[in-house]
Amino acid sequence: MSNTTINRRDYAVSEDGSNSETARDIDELRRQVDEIVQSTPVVDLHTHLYAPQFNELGLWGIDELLNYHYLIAELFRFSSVTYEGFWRLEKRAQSDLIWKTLFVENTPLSEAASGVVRVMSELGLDTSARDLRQAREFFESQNAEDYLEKVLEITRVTDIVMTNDPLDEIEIKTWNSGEKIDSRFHAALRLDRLLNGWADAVPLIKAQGYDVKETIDDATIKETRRFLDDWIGRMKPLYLGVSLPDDFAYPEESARGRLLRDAVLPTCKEHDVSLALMIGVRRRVNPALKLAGDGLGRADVGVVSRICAENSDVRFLVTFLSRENQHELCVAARKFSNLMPFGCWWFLNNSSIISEITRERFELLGTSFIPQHSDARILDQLIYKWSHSRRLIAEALFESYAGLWHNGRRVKRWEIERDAEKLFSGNFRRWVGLDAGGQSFGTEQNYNETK
Ligand code: FIX
Ligand code: ZN
Repeated sequence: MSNTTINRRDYAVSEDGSNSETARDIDELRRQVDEIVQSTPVVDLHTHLYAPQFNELGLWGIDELLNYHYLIAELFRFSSVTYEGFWRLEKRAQSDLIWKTLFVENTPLSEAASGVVRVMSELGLDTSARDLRQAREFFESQNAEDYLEKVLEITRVTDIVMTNDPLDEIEIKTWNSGEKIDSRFHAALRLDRLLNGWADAVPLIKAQGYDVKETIDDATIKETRRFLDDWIGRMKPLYLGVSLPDDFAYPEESARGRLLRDAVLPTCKEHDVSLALMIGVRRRVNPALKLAGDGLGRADVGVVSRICAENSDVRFLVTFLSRENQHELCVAARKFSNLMPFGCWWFLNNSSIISEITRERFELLGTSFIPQHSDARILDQLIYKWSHSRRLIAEALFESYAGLWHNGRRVKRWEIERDAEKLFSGNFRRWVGLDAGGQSFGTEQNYNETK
């Protein structure tokens, strides 16, 4: 399998000075930005994708694409099918119903529906088909390994960070098998079930040989840290992560507050590993929708400021789910250099909001943030999620350069390349210590411009 590696690009001004040229006019600047952003490799820092070694956890193809929980939620807005009626259907019958309802009987205008159209178009499939026969024939003819290469080539995604649950049976089996994981897939140790569901997690952690109790005392903290140490040793995660509700408070006299303070944060310090806080999700606001039933709420960004202030030696990756929290997150990031805002998460991953958030981040943070992750659950989604994000980030970046031009400074091509690399991979690489085959990107010495 050819490993998609990053071609080390030398940002020193080329012999003929071609990459030091500044655009002659604003239209050329726009073309330069579009071309560079479209071709810049991406490290996708948060997905629900899995390396091929995780077998059935890895999802791809038209029936998985159409059964994406975003589309299931949208189906019930148009169809009279009952929740029970839908869940009783086989997967193919579910995707047939979703296709007929959202793509044939109605116009697929939502981000999630329009995204499926983009994937099909990119793959040369009939986006106006009345049924899924042609699409299914195409995917049935694909070899999983070759298809992975095809998607990574189309999207120029070089590295994918998974979401790994140390309490999941298939994950435990795969990690304990010692099987070599595709090096383009990296682990993120996800702590939701430990931090947000401690009582249910206790028996599962005990079953792995750790003597933890529901009542959290020093002995349980010690055993929980041993559990985390062992999983960090097994997974070598790029970061630890957790999603948190909109009413998340810290400090807090709760299982979560105690475990976060006495187990997780000390573990991050000891292992020098970053902690990702994904805040603002209201789980199961409509349980009948299952995975599609989550909502959001505006959270208190002050919590993040407190955690960053009290743990200045921990690097935090932070994203909020509420649009109303985004400006406050930018301001908090200006106060704490151990706070790295990332992504336009979930319900924010829509063109109008990506544009707004990215522009305010450039205005408040320069290039010191990570604009996007895909959150892809199905491999094919990388095609549309990165296509629309690259376009929108390029637009916002161009606007920022145009403003600088207006104020009296023109950027050189190599500066655009440098900035794009920071935004799409370098900032994350440096934050978590992920180098690109022995080279570090995004630092000034990489960009020796001949004087
Ligand atoms: O907590 C998360 O990682 C969320 O991204 C998921 O729970 C959510 O279902 C999702 O996939 C959103 O895009
Ligand atoms: Zn996610």
